Amino acid sequence: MSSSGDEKTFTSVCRNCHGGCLAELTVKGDRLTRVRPAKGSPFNLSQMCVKGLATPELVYHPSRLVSPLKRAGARGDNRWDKISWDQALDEIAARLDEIRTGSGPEAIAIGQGTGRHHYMHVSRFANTLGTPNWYEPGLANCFIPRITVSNLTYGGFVSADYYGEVKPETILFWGCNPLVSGPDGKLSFPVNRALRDGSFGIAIDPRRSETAKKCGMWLPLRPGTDDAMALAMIHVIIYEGFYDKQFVEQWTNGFDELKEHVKECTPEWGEGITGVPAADIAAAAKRYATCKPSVLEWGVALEQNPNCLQTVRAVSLLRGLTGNIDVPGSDILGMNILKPYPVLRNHLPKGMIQKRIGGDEFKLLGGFRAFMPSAHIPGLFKAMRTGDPYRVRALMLFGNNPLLTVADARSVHESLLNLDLLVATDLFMTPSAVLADYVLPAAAWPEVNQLVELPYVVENAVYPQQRVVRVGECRQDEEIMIDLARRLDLHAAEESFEDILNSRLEHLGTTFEEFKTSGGIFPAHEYRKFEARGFRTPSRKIELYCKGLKRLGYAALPLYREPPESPVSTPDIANDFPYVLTTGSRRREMFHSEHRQIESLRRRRPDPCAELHPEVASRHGIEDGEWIRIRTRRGEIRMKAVVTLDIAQGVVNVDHGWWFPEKEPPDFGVWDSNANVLTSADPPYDPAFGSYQLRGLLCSVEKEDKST
Ligand SMILES: Nc1nc2c(c(=O)[nH]1)N[C@H]1C(S)=C(S)[C@@H](COP(=O)(O)OP(=O)(O)OC[C@H]3O[C@@H](n4cnc5c(=O)[nH]c(N)nc54)[C@H](O)[C@@H]3O)O[C@H]1N2
Ligand SMILES: Nc1nc2c(c(=O)[nH]1)N[C@H]1C(S)=C(S)[C@@H](COP(=O)(O)OP(=O)(O)OC[C@H]3O[C@@H](n4cnc5c(=O)[nH]c(N)nc54)[C@H](O)[C@@H]3O)O[C@H]1N2
Ligand code: SF4
Ligand SMILES: [Mo]
Repeated sequence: MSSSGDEKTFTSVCRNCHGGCLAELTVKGDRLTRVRPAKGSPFNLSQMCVKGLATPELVYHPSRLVSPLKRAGARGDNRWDKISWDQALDEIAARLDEIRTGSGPEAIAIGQGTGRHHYMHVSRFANTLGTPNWYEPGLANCFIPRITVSNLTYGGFVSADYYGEVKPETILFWGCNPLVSGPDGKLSFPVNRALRDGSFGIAIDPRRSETAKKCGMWLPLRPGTDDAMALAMIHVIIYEGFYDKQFVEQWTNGFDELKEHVKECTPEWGEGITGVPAADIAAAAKRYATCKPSVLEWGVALEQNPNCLQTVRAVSLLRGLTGNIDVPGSDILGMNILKPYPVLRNHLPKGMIQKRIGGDEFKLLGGFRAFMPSAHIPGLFKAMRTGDPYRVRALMLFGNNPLLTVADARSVHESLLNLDLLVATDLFMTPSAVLADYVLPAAAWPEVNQLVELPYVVENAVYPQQRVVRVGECRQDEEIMIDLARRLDLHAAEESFEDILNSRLEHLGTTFEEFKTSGGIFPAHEYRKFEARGFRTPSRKIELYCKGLKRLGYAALPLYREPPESPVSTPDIANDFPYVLTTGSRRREMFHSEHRQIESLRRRRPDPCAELHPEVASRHGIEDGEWIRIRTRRGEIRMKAVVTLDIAQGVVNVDHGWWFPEKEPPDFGVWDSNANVLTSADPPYDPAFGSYQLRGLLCSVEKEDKST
């Protein structure tokens, strides 16, 4: 901290997205007046994006929630009584106690949004409350499958090495647009620098995304066919002899089985499925395998389909075959600096694992081999609606807007209305929160203490995030959960949040209070850790053939399955819905359903957009900038057309997360342009993770009839 007059500056970490940018915060009196990039972090290179720079506008936004609210009218009437924290927490604790006593703790579900500062604490709270039914959207459909598969295949998670002396020669961007999304504490800035400094980019993406535009090759595949693309690339790498023979010999197992397995997966076979010319598939495979070191930036597009496990596995094998792992300039394994967050997994009472919804069926989501065992979201919402397999009566949301971000929004709505108790902790009133019994005001990132590990899970650096202001009565989520735990007399509730932070730092000989001003830790990376210790898998090698998966009843070698709804598997549906729909490509100005009320950001992106090829547009008489209707078997929404050559023919890409804070509650326009009106939460699911299809569905488009 430094100060002059009544002005002080602090260094903290922005988390308006998954976060990670080191930021300098200016506080005048008790007010945050400015946020700008701090110097010294290799992750944000003294830069920040528009969302981070808009932080003071978000923190002091007039519609920010600033005190606990209790429902005064009927559910969704948007009439509230302001109450004290004591009253809110006493009453919520009493309701939770009554439900856990009457119906069992499994009748209480806890939901959180994507990778927030309180991610681990939600799991801890659920474990000590005794409910197996907590969720986060990423556990089946985002990021956790990549972590789980990496753990099974290489014994640890990996992340691109942009930070050492050796730079990547090749970067393969697979369903990943990091120049916009900067996901999971990885951030866009070093990626941008690498491409500027000469790394050769290859993008496998139905859109020529912002990242693809800076790449030397763009492979516009049909959404949902990534697994076939990966198998064809594996075929090329093996049969053309582009693999790293010495590395494969010494550090992998199952090569011969894999070779036999992909025999028929020629680039021509890949072309037939993906729509990408065989020669381009072969050229991309050759380049990734031979112009080394290479990194493989894999994105959420690989996980938002019901063949998630096999897709992520197939792609993961490319690193093993080419030796692009834990060597300088490649994808590197983590340093794991901190002690793990004490999630108290052993405190979940006996018998509760069996009661976890979806736990039995989706073993890598909810079973004992799962990275963070959790419940299956579609199953949980169904249990709220129907009582099958038992009735889930309460839902506590900590930073999650399921009406916008969970598939099949209409069913989610029905589920929320059927609850006995809904508590939403959020920064703003949202279409989901407005249906709650209690709404609790959450702290935004400048009001939060935490340890930020970058990149996520890999943890090659740790920075302190520190509370520099307080706004209204807002409180940090972890502290709310601790206060509830105390009222419910749960295990370890006496530990304060600071105790927990200190316990993670203890082995480093420091406390959070000291660490706050330390500038963080970014140790020199230790490469090739496997040479001394092997990979942390049962065979100590990279498991091209994965016995662990076989034991769980899943294929040990990746198999291609056509998406359940696609021009190939459901040609009848394709007659009426002839285009391939993909949803949710990220936009720089907004994080999922957030930031629609932040004026400076909304000005840059005022409307929900759907991108389509000129050939499709002209077939329907659609002009760029016109409002159109996008329809699936499940429903329809309206968006503004962006007619562009930067999308594969026959593909329609829609934004997700759109609601309109300026429209009337309780709906806030949630049915107008919400991509999840178009998606389905019905089976089939990925057999291991329970993932559902958000990319590669079927849709139709038409010009909006202005008379309606
Ligand atoms: N169709 C479609 N749907 C998708 C996706 C897609 O690509 N297509 N992507 C999916 C993916 S990958 C994800 S991860 C999910 C994300 O799903 P969510 O996490 O639900 O999305 P957000 O809108 O970012 O966050 C929800 C709420 O958290 C609040 N919030 C922000 N910070 C805090 C905080 O610190 N504490 C609390 N209590 N609240 C906070 C915000 O105000 C917001 O209302 O969406 C999924 N949904
Ligand atoms: N500004 C901003 N940043 C974000 C978020 C946000 O909402 N806003 N969300 C955060 C979250 S939770 C996540 S999970 C990450 C996700 O970040 P990324 O992993 O980068 O994913 P997306 O931007 O959703 O999609 C990446 C690309 O996948 C392409 N794509 C669509 N369907 C397919 C397909 O079937 N196959 C292939 N190969 N590509 C396809 C899209 O065209 C898009 O360009 O972003 C994080 N960062
Ligand atoms: S990229 Fe994320 S962490 Fe960085 S300034 Fe933008 S919102 Fe903040
Ligand atoms: Mo995500």
